[in-house]
Amino acid sequence: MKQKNIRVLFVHFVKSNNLLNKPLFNQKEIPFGVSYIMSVLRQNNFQYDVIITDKNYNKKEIDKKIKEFRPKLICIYCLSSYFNHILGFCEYLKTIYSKILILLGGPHITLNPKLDMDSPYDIINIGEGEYPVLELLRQLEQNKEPTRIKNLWIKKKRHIEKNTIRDYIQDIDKIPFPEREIWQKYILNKNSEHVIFLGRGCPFNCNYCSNHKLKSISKSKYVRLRNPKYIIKEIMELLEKFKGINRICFEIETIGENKKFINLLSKELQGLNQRLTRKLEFGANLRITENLDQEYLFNRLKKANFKYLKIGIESGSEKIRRAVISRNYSNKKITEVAKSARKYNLSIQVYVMIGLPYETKNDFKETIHLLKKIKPDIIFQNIFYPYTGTEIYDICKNNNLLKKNYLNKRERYNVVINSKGFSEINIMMYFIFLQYIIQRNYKPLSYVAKQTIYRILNSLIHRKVYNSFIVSRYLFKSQR
Ligand code: B12
Ligand code: SF4
Repeated sequence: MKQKNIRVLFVHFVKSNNLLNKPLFNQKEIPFGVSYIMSVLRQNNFQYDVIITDKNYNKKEIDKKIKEFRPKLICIYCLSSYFNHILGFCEYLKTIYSKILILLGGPHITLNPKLDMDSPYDIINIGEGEYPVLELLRQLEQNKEPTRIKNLWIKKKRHIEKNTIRDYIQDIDKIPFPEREIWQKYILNKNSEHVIFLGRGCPFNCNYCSNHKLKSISKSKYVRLRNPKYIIKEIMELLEKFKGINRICFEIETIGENKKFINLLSKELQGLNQRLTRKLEFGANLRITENLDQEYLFNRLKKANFKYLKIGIESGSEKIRRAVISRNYSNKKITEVAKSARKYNLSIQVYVMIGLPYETKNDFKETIHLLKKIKPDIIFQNIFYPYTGTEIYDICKNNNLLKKNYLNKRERYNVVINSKGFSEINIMMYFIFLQYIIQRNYKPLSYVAKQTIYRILNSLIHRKVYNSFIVSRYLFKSQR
């Protein structure tokens, strides 16, 4: 089928590029929301390309790309972290290419929709983007001035057209598999784990996460799971296109919520592995709840050859979990889940936040106590950062917890809220030395030392230097 003449350029912002111009460290860093939009465009024969950049965008490179590709529309995925850079970038584009339409979308826009007559962009997308973008392109193809497209706010000559929000896509199996190929030349470690989405949406309402806001934009069903048969089909396609895959990370907010789905998925994955000469390994996210039937779940995961689970513990203080971040389950349950995971040989990777609102040093000591008890295989710690548009951001703002210069601080690596019972220096120390404090008695010292050095480098030195360090480490490893 002939390709249509309307071209779309996707501009993807990252924290910083590296010397090799491979700003995505692994397959997981493909921005899948945008990749799904691309796949719908591919299905409908629209042409698209991508450019990856950072806040120091190279004007020459951008100009070259725009002149060669001649896009009608530029699409930008917005995370809060990059939004200020994106605004500057749009201003630059508008001074030179005033005729090219600029469309912004992604979680930051959905959580904080804003479009004025003097905004340096023309359209914003609230919610899922596949079909709004497709409708927009169809109108542009017919030389129409874009109008009446659900999910889009459109700048017109004298006003902003704010269209209503469409339902969340209910049959997500109808969306074609995401575009992966276009990103490959930007990926440093191509042989890393691949990602496959099992569904969209989350049933929970943790107030620091975007999900409670995302689900509130539409009355339609927010949590949607894919048919396991299509998941297998996507894995098969992946195995054909990319050689040497042995591990797949399933992206789903939590794998523990639907027993029927787990049962079916487990059976399909067992069947798949029986047909393969080398068995695939899997991992996924798990949200603990008080009524989680871990024996049922882990039994099925084990049969399907799952090797790890990523669990958001966030805080080891039951009081902080319940009162501050809307997570209501006991430490007893966490311990039981961890014990059961060990029985089924599932390694546990946990997420922890340090310096939550109203958290004291003593509260954090409960986190340490819990982690020492459950002995996680991997710990990912972050310093608490409130994203605008979430409930916890409003709590921080209304209670004057935000530090004055918080926008200039590095998200998740610096302390951005004032706490009375937990000093900034203490939070930083726990952030850097958490692996040492927890894991030194059960993990090799070399591992603990490496993790600690990463944290020191990553928090104290410039991002570009840190990136060069990671790239050289990767090159060194791949030559051995
Ligand atoms: C899976 C996930 C990850 C994965 C993979 C992300 C990826 N490569 O796609 C990993 C673990 C790598 C990750 C990393 C990070 N993540 Co994350 N992640 C998610 C999660 C759980 C799902 C995202 C997803 O893919 N959903 C499925 C797709 C289909 O939906 P989508 O991305 O929203 O895209 C749809 C719409 O938003 C829209 N859309 C998206 N982009 C665009 C662009 C245009 C032009 C248009 C029109 C529409 C549009 O259309 C898409 C298709 O329907 C979300 C939570 C959530 N529920 O959104 C957090 C989330 C996006 N992550 C978040 C954050 C903060 C991060 C990190 C910065 C964390 C960190 N410090 O490491 C990094 C940033 C990495 C990066 N540069 O993208 C925040 C963003 C908050 C914010 N306001 O910006 C979220 C919202 C979680 C939260 N805290 O609430 N993440
Ligand atoms: S369980 Fe995870 S994904 Fe779901 S609302 Fe809570 S933090 Fe967000």
